[in-house]
Amino acid sequence: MEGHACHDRFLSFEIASYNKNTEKDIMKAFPQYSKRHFEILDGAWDFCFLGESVDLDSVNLKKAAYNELMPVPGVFDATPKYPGMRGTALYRCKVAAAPNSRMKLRLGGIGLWSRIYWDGNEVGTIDLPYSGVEIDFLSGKGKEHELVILIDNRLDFKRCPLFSQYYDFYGFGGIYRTVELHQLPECNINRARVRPLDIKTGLVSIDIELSGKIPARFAFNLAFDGGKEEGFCETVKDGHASIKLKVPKFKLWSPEKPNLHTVTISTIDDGITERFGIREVTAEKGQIKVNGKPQKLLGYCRHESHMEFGPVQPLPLLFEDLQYLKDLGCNFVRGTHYPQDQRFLDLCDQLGFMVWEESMGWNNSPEHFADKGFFDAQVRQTQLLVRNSFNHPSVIIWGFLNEGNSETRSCEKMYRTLFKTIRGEDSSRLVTYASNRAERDLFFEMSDIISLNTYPGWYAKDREKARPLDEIVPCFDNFIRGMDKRGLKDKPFIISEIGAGAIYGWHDRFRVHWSEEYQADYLEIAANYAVRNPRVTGISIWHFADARTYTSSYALGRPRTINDKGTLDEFRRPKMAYDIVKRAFRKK
Ligand code: ADA
Repeated sequence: MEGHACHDRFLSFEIASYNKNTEKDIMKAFPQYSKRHFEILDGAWDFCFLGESVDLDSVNLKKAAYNELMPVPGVFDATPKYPGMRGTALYRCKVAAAPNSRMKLRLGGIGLWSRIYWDGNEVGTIDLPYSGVEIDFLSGKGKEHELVILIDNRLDFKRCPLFSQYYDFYGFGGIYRTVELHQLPECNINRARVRPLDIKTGLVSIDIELSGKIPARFAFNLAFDGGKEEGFCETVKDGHASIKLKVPKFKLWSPEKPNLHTVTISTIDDGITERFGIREVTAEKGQIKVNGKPQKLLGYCRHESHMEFGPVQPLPLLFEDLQYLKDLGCNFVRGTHYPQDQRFLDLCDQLGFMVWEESMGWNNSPEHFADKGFFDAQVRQTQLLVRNSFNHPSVIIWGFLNEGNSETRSCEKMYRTLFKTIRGEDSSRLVTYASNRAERDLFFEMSDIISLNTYPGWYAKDREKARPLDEIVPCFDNFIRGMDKRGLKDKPFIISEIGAGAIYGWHDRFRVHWSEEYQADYLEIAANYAVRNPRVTGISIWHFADARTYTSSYALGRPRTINDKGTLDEFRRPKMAYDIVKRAFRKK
């Protein structure tokens, strides 16, 4: 890889060699760019916290005093200096770029809202927390430039409609994921999206997205798996060139054998390498099949959250989580409730996990859906979700609007639009949403999968009864009966959430709510039910690890302001339920 580091910071700290020294530790997610000049900007950035009640219209960059450093990726409100603070902050770094070049800033995810400045001029804003976003601009005069990322983590529905305080996960402030700065050639290859067309012959279609000075016909070389290059020239339509080819010596991707391929597309001055897998995902007679083979999806919902780093996912943490998931006998992860880190998805591709990747939403109401800003942001983020994660064979399901209001007719437009948006981008995967409306849900007919979030025996019907564990099985039996009667027998059924809270280390001889014992007894019933009942296509237990949530009085139902339903606690210490779930999943 040619991208070279050129770190010249404002402060006198000796950090210029940061990237060089750690380059090997930075896992660059696909796509990779073999020819163009780009830089991964992760490292120590200059930082200035502007305050808690800043008027965003009158931010004056010149007056900002950058007298500290902050890590990028990193969230300031998880650090000891600014714990839980909401306000406006500036992250600054100095970079080199040739004069008058086309530049692209690729941000893996920020929160909650951001404005980007290049040499003091605003070049873009981001109102989609967690989404991978690109910002294009011109480098302007000179070789030395200043990049400033303003981050605002105040809750403001107008400015950032996708996140609200009542969501049951914490909305952090900072730069969640890696930052890349690209200097673009005249015509750049932005992405190459590979879609498997035929698993018997290895035929794929490749959609090449171009930008810049786009020719009428695009001439390029193409090589699979680093092999021999072949030359092609294809017509360009709306900035896209496409081609269908058979991958030589292809091997199918499957959860058991996660074989991967790469495709490299290059021109004289640009080159991109994308990784993909050849597999087919179908739903038939209540089953989800990969390459025609029925799958029982066994796994967890997983938040990208850590007590010390918030949503920032250090590489060892990703590996740790995936090792635990494998050990638990899981083959499935539901990435809740927002687009996941691309490195996590790369690893899922390699390890053979099947993934449900979803855009952000949480219990949104008809009032939200009626709001134009919210509606548009939903569509934009869902479109980006699909475009960004298109090449991951691990992603077999697209999801959206966790527990949105799917029992009110006026919400239909939002659901229809999101189904249409996703299917318009990609018709090769299954599309669903996690519903907590059970029999009252109006939109299951639109969905490829019936996905139910439910907590019988936790948020119990009978609140006077100790240990209402006997609510679990009838809840599912009744629901399945009802769905089958409604004519939905052939749709796969996923228990997309079920769980019980347990405070790590809290043991109780009554085996009551919040004890590790209650959770273990609870998940034993739920996991075994899912494993044994052939009508259950899959389960993603709520949730993998404890995670920070409301720091307001919403937390009265969340001891420690943490959602304690993790099978592991927030520091990845397994609770009693760990071995119970493992036994159930592994029996399969
Ligand atoms: C919902 C929601 C989760 C979590 C869970 C719970 O199903 O989707 O994010 O809040 O409830 O713990 O109650």
